[in-house]
Amino acid sequence: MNKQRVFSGVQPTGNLHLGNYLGAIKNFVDLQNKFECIYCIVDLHAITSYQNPKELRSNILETVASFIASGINPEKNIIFNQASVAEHSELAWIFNCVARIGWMNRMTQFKEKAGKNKENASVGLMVYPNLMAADILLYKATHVPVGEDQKQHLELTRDIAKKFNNDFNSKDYFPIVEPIISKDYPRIMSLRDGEKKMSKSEDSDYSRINLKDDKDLIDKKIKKAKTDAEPIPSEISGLENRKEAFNLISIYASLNNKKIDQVLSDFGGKNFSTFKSKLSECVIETICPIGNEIKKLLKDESYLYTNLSKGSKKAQLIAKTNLKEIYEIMGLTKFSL
Ligand code: AQP
Repeated sequence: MNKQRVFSGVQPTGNLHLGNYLGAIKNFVDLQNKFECIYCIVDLHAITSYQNPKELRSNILETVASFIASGINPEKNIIFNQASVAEHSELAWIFNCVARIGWMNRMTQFKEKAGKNKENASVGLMVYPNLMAADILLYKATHVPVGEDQKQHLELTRDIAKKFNNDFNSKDYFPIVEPIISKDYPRIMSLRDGEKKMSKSEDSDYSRINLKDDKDLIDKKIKKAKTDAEPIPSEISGLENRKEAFNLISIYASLNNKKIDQVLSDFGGKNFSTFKSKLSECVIETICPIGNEIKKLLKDESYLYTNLSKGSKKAQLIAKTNLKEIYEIMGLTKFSL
């Protein structure tokens, strides 16, 4: 029986936003009271597309600061960066040999990110989900909090675990992970286009609320957020085909831990300008204290590096033990210094 353990990661690609917070980091914070939690800054995933080295270094620190500022306790949990634990890359290679090409061809995120220029995308971008499976299974994690966009990659992780357990006759060696995805608001969409998810790499800064945005900028972004001419409906059916309206109401509901229909019963019949000023207030109330704390923590790089280094050492201990077992199961021998 595998011990219950949470693992999740965030890419240090800058501009952490409200979608990352509501879709993932808020859950990371809640789960630390129930599970042993390991949270990773997945810098090796970030380099699947080119990263300027100076910016990458500062984005790694900013992600650590964002975790701590959001309420993740670095003493109680493991916070570390992927490049510090070489076993992630070793296990990813093994999983490159376990996963099938047909499975990789089905990954929709690769298709979205590579776009029409697929021939020019890095090989890393294509096999990224195998590295993600390695991140999780290296720690034999049982639960993974993620946004809905990562659901398909978690299904792949389950398939890899089952195939490995079966191929090497090691029933139950790797746990079959359970995703933890917020049911009511699984994907926060762009403020400019309700069809696209809120994303760090979107060109328009007005498409997202960054964790470091100040009060005035948040207010301005919400005022400019796309809506439609209809008032807020009283019933959920009135939000059909109104993606932007649905998104703003979901954000409000998520921030206030309310169901969408509760929000509709409070605001039904009102116009969007009234609603937007309330939404602005609660985004500011949640995000600004986190942003201020991030800015404060970034002034103390040595505190951030100390936590990262401590967490990396704790992660290495688990990773080395498990990889040794995996090599043994597969008949591989690893001589050490
Ligand atoms: N819009 C979103 N709504 C809900 N959850 C989201 N997540 C990301 N965007 C949303 C969740 O945040 C966690 C960390 O994501 P990531 O930074 O590692 O990768 P990503 O999903 O590729 O994020 P972005 O913002 O879209 O980055 P870019 O633009 O660099 O690709 C994950 O759990 C993710 O589900």
